[in-house]
Amino acid sequence: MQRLVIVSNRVPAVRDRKQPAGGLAVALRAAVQDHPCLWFGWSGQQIGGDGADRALGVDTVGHVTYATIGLTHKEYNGFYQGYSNAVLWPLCHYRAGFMNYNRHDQQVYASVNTLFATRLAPMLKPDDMVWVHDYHLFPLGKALRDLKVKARIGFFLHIPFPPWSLMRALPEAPALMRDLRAYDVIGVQTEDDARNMNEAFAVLGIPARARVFPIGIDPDSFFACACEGQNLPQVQRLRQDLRGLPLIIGVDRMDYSKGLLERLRGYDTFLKRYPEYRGKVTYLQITPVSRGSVPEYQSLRAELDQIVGHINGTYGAFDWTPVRYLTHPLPRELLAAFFQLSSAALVTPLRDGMNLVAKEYVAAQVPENPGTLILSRFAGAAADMEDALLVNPHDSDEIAAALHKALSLSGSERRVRWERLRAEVWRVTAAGWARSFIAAMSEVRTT
Ligand code: ADQ
Repeated sequence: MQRLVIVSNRVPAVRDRKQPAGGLAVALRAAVQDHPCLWFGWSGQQIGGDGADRALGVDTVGHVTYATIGLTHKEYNGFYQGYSNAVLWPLCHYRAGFMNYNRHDQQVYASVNTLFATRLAPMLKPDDMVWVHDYHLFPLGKALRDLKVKARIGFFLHIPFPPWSLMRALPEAPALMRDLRAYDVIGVQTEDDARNMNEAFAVLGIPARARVFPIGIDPDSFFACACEGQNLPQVQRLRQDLRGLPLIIGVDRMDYSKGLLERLRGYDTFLKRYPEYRGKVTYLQITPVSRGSVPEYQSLRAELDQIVGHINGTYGAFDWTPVRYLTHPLPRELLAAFFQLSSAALVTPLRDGMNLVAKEYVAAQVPENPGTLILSRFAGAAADMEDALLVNPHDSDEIAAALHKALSLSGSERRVRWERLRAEVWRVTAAGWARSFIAAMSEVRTT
């Protein structure tokens, strides 16, 4: 059986290798089970010096070998914090104004991609299937081809790809697009992303084509998690605290793309326009801090603190807190159980490649009494989740109206909407996503 080589910026931490937790690791679990696998990437560690003598960490768990390297402080700053997270991330989320572009970081980004290629190439065999993930590694395929790697190489972009009229704000955009030619398969999340990327290829006369491979979750295991989680003491305490009143939930990394400020403004409008809900509903927002040293994320945190304080100070009572706000991650089981306990979820990113939380929320519900998903039209997930209450995340009145609707839908209407969403979440799973991408790579003819 052919070996699968996964390359991603971050590789699952050692403690998560037996039982992968969250995100990419969970999504790839199925693929990893079907193939012998090498997973290569950054160890998450910063190393001293110039990196000349950096070691390759190798660890094998089952049939997966993890190979990782550290990054120097300079590489961490220029490649990860700088060009990846303060240039490509905002631009791909349609926020060119948040780009903090400089040529130095771009050069470090290019050099880390070359470093990845240099360390990975000697480990590759001609019949490997190499699957590269995400915006940190756009040029990796080209760097591997420059080293005469003949294996099949695929690339999947987890975040949106904007229209060319926006993407070209990046000085290196034409070069990045040309580098993508090195990949045998290029995958994106939605038809919109594929249209945008293919338009860019057409404008630049590049003979390459993006295809759509929407990512999903493992809904059976998430549902099982949500059911098992009901016995956790934290869940029982929250249930007692709610005294039968509805819970609204939001779960997102602290990121400006997730529309958190706009969402809280929507909740503020909801309490203003529908005073009958004051004291009668609780909103729990769970938002672990991420990329805390990028300036835009620091100011987001300060603004979130401010608006949560404003809402609680304006509407709160001695025995009622309108917004409960946490800034740390929670174990998956607890999160899933909270989803099941809640009457509605607010998933309102301004832009999102897919958004797995929307799918997890649907998967966690019990058929007899499902909660309602309020979902941004600008999440990739919205393309196939029309039975959610779809909103424009910039419009606080629309969010307020959707909250009112979610909390007043009849049981039968909630069930009809949820049944259709459920079918979709079980149709497009993480395992299916991985298998169809790998199948597309297998179909590529090698010379
Ligand atoms: P993210 O931007 O990280 O992913 P998302 O798809 O929602 O966004 O995935 C987040 C994951 O982290 C979910 O599994 C969620 O349960 C978990 N998570 C979030 N908050 C948490 C918390 N407080 N505690 C514990 N776990 C938490 C990127 C793209 C997305 C795309 C995915 C996968 O930005 O658009 O859907 O990759 O391709």
